[in-house]
Parts: sequence; C-alpha cells; structure tokens
Amino acid sequence: MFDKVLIANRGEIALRIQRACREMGIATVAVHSTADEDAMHVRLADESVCIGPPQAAQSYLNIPALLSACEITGADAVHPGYGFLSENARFAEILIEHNITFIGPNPEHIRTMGDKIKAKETVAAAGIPVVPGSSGGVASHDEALGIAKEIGFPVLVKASAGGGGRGMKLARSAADLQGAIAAARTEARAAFGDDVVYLEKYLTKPRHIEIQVLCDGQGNCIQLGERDCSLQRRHQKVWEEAPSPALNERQRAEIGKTVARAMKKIGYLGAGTIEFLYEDGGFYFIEMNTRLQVEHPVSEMVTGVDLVQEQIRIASGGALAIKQGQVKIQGHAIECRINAENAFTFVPSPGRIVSYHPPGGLGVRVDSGVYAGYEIPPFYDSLIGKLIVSGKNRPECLMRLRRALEEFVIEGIDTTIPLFNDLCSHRDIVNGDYDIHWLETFLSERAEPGADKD
Ligand code: MV4
Repeated sequence: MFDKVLIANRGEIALRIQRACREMGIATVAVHSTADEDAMHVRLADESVCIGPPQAAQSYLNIPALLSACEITGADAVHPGYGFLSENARFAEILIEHNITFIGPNPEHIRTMGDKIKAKETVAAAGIPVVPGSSGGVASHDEALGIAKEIGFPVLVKASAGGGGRGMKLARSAADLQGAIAAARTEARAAFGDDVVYLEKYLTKPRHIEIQVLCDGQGNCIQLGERDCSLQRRHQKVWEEAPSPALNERQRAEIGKTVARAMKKIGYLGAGTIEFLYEDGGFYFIEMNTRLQVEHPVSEMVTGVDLVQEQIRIASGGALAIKQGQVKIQGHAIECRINAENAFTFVPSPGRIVSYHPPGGLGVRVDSGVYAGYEIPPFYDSLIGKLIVSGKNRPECLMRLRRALEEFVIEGIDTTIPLFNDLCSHRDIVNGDYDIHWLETFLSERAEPGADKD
C-alpha cells in the first residue's frame, strides 16, 4: 500500500480523497494555488504545497509543478479527483515514467475513451449496445446523407474529440445535414483542434443512466448499479439518484451484467462509468468516463462501498474488497449539487460565506470544503458542496431531502438550494417522471420571484 498520496485537486473532492486516505492510514499531500491558501483541503492535509497562481492552467493543471510537489514530499501516488488532469492520458504516463502511481486506469484506456469514436467501437466490440450511427467519422456529404437516411432523421452530429455536449449539432431533416456537419466541424476544430465528426440517431426523450464499475488488476470486475442523471442544465448535472426510478430489477441486473462483462473483456482497471441514453426499454451507450465522478456518493450510499478506497486499493495492486455477489443495492439515495450561483439566473456568486450550518441526522451526508468565514474564490467551478440523502425507499429519501434542505443555512452568497426546494416537491420529480429535457423545460417556465409580477 502507498505511504503518501498527493491529491491533485481542490474543494470537496480533495477532502473526499483525504478522508479515504486517512481511514486507510495513508498520509496526504494537498496542493493548492495562491487563491486556495485558506481552503479546507489545505488545512486538513498532513502536508501542503503551493503549486502556482490562481489560474488553473498555472496551478492545478501545471504538470511540472505537480511533479515537483511529488518529489519534494516523497509522495508515491497521485489521485487526480475529477476534472483538471483526471482524464489526461499524458499526465498518467508522465507519472508512471517518474515511478509515481496514477490512481486511475491505464493511460491507453483514458486515451481510447477520450476519443468518442474509438470508445464506441471498443465497447461495441465488447458487447455493449450503442446508439445506431456511422461507423467511424464521416467524410463526404454524400456518405453522411446515405448513413443518415439509413438510420433515419433526426440525426445528431457529434465531434469525436468532444463529449459532454460540446460540438454537437442536430439535423432534423436532410436539408439540415450539410449545415450541421459544417457547424460541428468548425466548433470541434476551434475547441479541440480536431474536426472529425460522426453521426448518431437522435433519441428524442431519453433518460441519462450510467453504470458504475470497479475492476482490479486480478481479473475481478464488478458493477455497482446505476445512477439516473437525467436532471441537467446546459450539460451540467444538477440532481442525481440511485437507483433509477425508471428501471426494474431485471433491467438493472441485465445492463449491469453486460457492462461488467465488457469491462473485464477490455481489461479495464480502476473505477469507471459507462453512460447510456435509455429510451423505450433500450440502453444506448454514449460515452465512458475513466475517473471518479462528482455523483459517486449516491452509489456509495446504496451499496455501502467506499469507491475512493477501492480506487486506491486497486492502484496499489490489491484485489477488490468485495465480490459481485456481495453487492446489494439497498434503499435510495439522491444528490443535490450545491453551487455558488443564483438559483434563478445561475449567475456565479463567489464571495464570503457569512454563516454556515449544514444539515445532519440519519441518512444525511454533506460533502463540502466550505466553512463559515470562507471566501469562495472566483477562479474555479461553482460547485461548493453536495447534499446526499439516503433512505430505505424513494419516498423516505424525498422526505428526508425536504427536511435536510430546510435545515441547510448558507448566508453571504447565493446558492442553488432554493432550486432543490422546488424540485423535491414537484409532482413529476416525486413520480420519478422526467427525461433529459425536463429540467430545462421546467426552468424556462419558471419565473424569478419578484420579476415581472403583472
Ligand atoms: C445524444 C442525445 C440524443 N441522441 N445522443 C449530450 C451530452 C453528451 N454526453 C451526449 N448528449 C446527448 N447525446 C443521441 N444520439 C441527447 C444528448 C443530450 C443530453 C444527454 C444527457 C443528458 C442531458 C442531455 C441534454 C441534451 C442533449
């Protein structure tokens, strides 16, 4: 096992990783920018190293500075968290070249899954169902039109280097196709320096359902059920839950089995998430994430498995602590992402937290790095914490969520808490009746209080 892990991240996820290390008897190193000197992840770590100025490109993304921090502190492994360098295959390679363990999958798998065409080919060959579409990139307009007519309009043009909704264009009919391809190419070239695009049948009202997996280096690959992440705004998840209200036991077991078998086949290592669109009873792969995800706690709450500890155990060459037969999905969990943003306009709201009182009690977990008096710097993501509630079933979980939201006090800045007050009592949410477009529709019909009263 490792003696010392350097955590190449900040905020709530840096704390989450520290907690896992502490329980495993592993020393931790925090790294931070000059804007994060007062951050909780720095205060709670065994050691800390300043790695640069506020801009992420010069600090949390600064590979030479991170290597120096490893060297100075004698860290033998790096946990990248999510975002920043977590899906940078080159970073993983460089660490390996310096005899430092990257707590994550092999660089080859990171690279493969980062290329959305290769990702689809790879998982399809391993038996995972994918969205019907072009096999590989599309070259000429004639080729694209032929494929689009075969799969049927509407079709979605996607950038192979994209993901997370960047460089995506919809073609409702043949008349739209040439323009959609040109627009997707231009956007992809500007954003990623790569204009390869592919076509997919457009699914009109799917849910976003993703499967959590853990694979060790000893041939064990387990799945921990699904998370329903359909409630998104501008491709950012807002609310995630496990299990999905849309699936029954049989569907859950079947897709889980398919995914675990496929991951074993490709020799995947570590924690990963396989994302699907789910419509009319069918699962269609869209992307794979080769890292720990923001919403991992909902899977932890319904399985009792510490995903970060498993990541660390796997990276150190150990075997998974649990077998598939021991994984039981129990009860229900919901996560609300608390952002430092206005709950109506979503305008970021950095600044000083004047008072802070998180909720507690049975089935309530708050993963956050903020405290009373903390000043949220304006340089990073606006996620300041996550409220995760669990209960023996979904109705109990929703009741507890309402109660926890009432208890939550954050003063001095705007947060997205008021949005969750509205969501957890909405009929469609209570019924579990929502798809990937539900939240945007809800928000567009929801007026800001006090604005435009007559
Ligand atoms: C799709 C789709 C419909 N059909 N692919 C958006 C981000 C990226 N992860 C994939 N995305 C989508 N791909 C096909 N073939 C609709 C979306 C999509 C979406 C997916 C998940 C959650 C929210 C979404 C919001 C808009 C579009």
